Amino acid sequence: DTSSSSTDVANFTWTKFIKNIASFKGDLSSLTAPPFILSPVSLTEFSQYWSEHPDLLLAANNAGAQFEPKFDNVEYSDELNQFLFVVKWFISTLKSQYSSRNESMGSEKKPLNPFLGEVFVGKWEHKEPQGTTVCLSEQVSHHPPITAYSIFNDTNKISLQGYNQAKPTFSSAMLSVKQFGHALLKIGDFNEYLLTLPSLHIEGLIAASPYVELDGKSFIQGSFGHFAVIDFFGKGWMSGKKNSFKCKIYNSKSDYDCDEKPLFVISGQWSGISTIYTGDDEKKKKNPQEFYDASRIPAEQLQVKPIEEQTEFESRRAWKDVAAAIKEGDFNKIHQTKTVLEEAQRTLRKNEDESGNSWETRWFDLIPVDEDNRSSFMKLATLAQLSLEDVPSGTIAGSKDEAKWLKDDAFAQHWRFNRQKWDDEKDITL
Ligand code: CLR
Repeated sequence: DTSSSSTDVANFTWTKFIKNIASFKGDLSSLTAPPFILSPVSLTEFSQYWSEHPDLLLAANNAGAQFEPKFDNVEYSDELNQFLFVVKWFISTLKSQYSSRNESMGSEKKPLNPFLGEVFVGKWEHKEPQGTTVCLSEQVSHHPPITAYSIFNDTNKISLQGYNQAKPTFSSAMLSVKQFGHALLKIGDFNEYLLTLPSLHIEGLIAASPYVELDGKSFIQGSFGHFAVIDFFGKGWMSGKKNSFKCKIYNSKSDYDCDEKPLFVISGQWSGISTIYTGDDEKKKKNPQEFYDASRIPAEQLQVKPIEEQTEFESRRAWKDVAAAIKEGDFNKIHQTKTVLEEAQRTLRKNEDESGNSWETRWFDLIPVDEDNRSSFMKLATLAQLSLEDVPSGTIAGSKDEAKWLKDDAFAQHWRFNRQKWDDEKDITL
C-alpha cells in the first residue's frame, strides 16, 4: 500500500526527531530535522517583530497625547502616560514574535541558524511627518548564536536596541527556552525603558505541530521609576486560554515589592483581546476597558530591497538556495545548499585563524557593563533590582537563579549599537 507508506515515513522521521531532541545536548542548530519542520527564514529576520506595529512604537513618543482608554479617577503624569503607550506597544509585539509562524506556516518551525556577520535590514516608510523607521539586525556571534538589533526613527526621536540569545534545554520530550539579552527603548533625549524577555517552551511536539507558549515574566522599567511586571500563562492556567498574560503597572519597583495596589492591571490574550482596569477596580472586575485587540490590526511588513540588490552578507540573498530547497521539501538539496554555505564559513574562520585577524562585528560592540555609557542599562537594571550579568533575561540580582547561571569567570558584557558605524556604512543600504 503506497498511499500509507509516505505517512509512515513522515511519522518515523518525526518520532526519530523527537527522540533525538530528547537526548540532545547543546545547540539546536546542529540537530537534523525533517524538511517539513524547517523554516526558510533566518533568525536574523526575527528582529523585525519588534516593530510590526510601527505606529504604536512611534505613538510612544506621545508628545502630550493622552493615552486611551482614560480613567477619570486616575491622575496621569506625563511619565505614567508615556509608560502606558510603551506597554501597549510591547504587548503588540508579542503576536509577531511568538505566534506569527503558526499563522504564516501552520506551525512553529526550526528557523535557519544565522552565520556570523549575517545581516538583515529593512525599513518602514511612514506618511509625513513620521519619517522612516529603520531596522538593522546582525548576527554578532555564531557559537552561541546571538542576534543584535537596532530599530530607530530619527524624525520621531525613538530608538530601540537589544540583543537576544535563546538557550534551549530538553527534559522528557519538553523543549524549554531561556532568553538571554534585553531591549532598551529610548524616547526623546531623556526617557529610557529596559524590557526583559520571557522564557518559553514548545508545545505540540508529539503531535508534530509545535507552537510557542510563553511561561515566564517580562519586566519593563522606566527611567522615571515606573515599573511593569507581565506574567505569561498558557492553556492549562488561570483563564484556560492560550497566550494569556497579566500585566501590573506600578509607580515603582518598590511599590511592587511592598505588594502595594497596582495603578493598572491589564489581562487577556496577547494574540487577541486584552482589558485594562484601574488597580482599585480590578478585583471586582469593575469598569473594564479594552486595552488592545491583536486580531484587529494586521502586522505591517517592513520593506526589504530585492535580493539582486543585496550583498552576500544579507540574509535573504545568502540563504536563497537553501530557502528554495526547503520550500521544495527536497532533503538532499537542503543538505547540499547548506553545506556550500557552511564550507564557505569554515574557510573564512580558518583564514582568520591563520592570519590572526578575528571577525569584526559590523554595527554592534560588546561592551563591559561598567564601561557602557551608550545606554542606561546599569541605571534601569538597578532600579528594577535585576542582574547586570550575562544570565537569563529578567533574573533578579542576588537571587538563587542568578547564582545558578553565573560562571566563575563571569564578566558581564552586553551588545550595544554603534550608530557611528551605521552612519559610516558603505556597502549595505536600506
Ligand atoms: C528569537 C528572538 C525573537 C523571539 C523568538 C521567538 C521564537 C523562538 C526564537 C526567539 C528562538 C528560536 C526558537 C523560536 C521558537 C522555536 C525556535 C526557540 C526567542 C527553536 C530553535 C526551534 C525548535 C524546533 C522545533 C519547532 C521543532 O525575538
